[in-house]
Amino acid sequence: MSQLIIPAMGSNSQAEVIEVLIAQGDSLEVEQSTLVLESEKATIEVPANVAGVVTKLLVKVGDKFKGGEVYAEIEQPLGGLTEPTAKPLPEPSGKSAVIEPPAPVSTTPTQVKQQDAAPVPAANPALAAAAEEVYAGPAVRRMARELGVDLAQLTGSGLKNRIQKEDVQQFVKQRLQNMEQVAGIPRVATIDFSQYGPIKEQPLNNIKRATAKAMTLAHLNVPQVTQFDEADITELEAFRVQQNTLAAKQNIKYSIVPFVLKVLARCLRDYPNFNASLNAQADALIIKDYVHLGVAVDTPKGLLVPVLRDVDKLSVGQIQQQLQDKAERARAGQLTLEEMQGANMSLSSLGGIGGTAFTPIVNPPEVAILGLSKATIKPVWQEDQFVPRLMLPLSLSYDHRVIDGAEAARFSQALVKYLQDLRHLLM
Ligand code: CAO
Repeated sequence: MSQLIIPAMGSNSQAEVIEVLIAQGDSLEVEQSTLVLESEKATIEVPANVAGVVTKLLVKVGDKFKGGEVYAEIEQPLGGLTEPTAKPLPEPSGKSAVIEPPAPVSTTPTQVKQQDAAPVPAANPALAAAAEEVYAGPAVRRMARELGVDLAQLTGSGLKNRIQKEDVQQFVKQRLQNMEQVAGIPRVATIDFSQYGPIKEQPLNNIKRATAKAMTLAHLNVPQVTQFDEADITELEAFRVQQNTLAAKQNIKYSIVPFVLKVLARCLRDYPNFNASLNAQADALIIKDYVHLGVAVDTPKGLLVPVLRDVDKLSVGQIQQQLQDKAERARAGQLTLEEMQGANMSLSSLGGIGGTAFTPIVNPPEVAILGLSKATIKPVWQEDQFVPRLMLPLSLSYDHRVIDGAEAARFSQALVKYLQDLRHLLM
């Protein structure tokens, strides 16, 4: 008879048993993990110092041991293998952190023929159970713990199903792929473009990465529709030009955007469903009693959306000033995170660049976004003739879970009404 002995642990300190990896009747090999001990300094995986069958287990979780103490008795069969008996599976041991164990303490030379090379016959329940035991080295256990992997769920590819690092990596990879499949999003194929011609890889900056993430999230979560419309802003444009002439001495220059923001704020008051967000369960609307608006700003590093607060309470002049200030600071990379949070709805103006219409993406938890394209003079039928009018294209994207098509059309028409005749804002 031999004994399993706790290896020397340096000082005379005790270590607590946090995992028992063997049971009475188990057939052990030298170096096989038997216990996990936790001392003040580290967690240690204790390997078997002799091979044989466990005849008496003298340890349980919570026991404290010093180096040199016996924790099991072992029968070393002469002349061949002892058939191992079935035992309950050990508790999953992925939680234990481990360090390389000290050299095993040997009491008797090993006479047992190793089973390493023998394949585990699946038909033998005892051996199959043994094969399902967590059998992994310290580095693998540490890796599993860091990644939150339960090693009991893995089948090792190493000798006697020993779990290797690659098994843990493969397991995590598989899980991630499964998650994607569950979400129904197959991955786009990875292509080596260099096979077609010269290429250069340019990493995305943080702003572009954040935009990519937010837009993907929006696209996957929000069923969106875009309502297109046109507002006759001939009168508004004449007013804007006049105001710019008057304000030139104060160095103020109005663009169309602050007027549209003022009108948009009024529409959000008129149509509270647009001034709202879905709650976390998507079964109620949180209607807001403030009107904060995001404005998309094109910056050299990518798209930023500063937020103008209480726009319904601001004059067009104040809106223009705040917009100019935030756009400049966005382009200089000086916006704070707080300045980009809290919008109820956003405006994206591409009118300074061109285009006739586009489909802006709703940025949840907002439920709508208004896109502006370039205003152009068009022939409009009035009375009995075509007259040249300056028409501003509007593209209103909305979350169809919250807003019905008819409501969106009414909202869009309200925008048109106010933009065509600012006097309606007084009513
Ligand atoms: N129709 C015709 N002309 C327009 C116009 C419109 N809808 N909108 C702006 N313009 C004119 C302006 O009057 C200005 O003309 P002048 O120089 O002759 O005065 C010129 O185009 C440039 O305007 P601007 O775009 O620089 O300034 P703005 O106040 O109109 O807009 C801002 C400010 C911050 C919205 C804009 O600069 C910007 O960054 N837009 C891009 C937004 C973006 O990237 N959106 C895409 C996001 S994804 O949906």
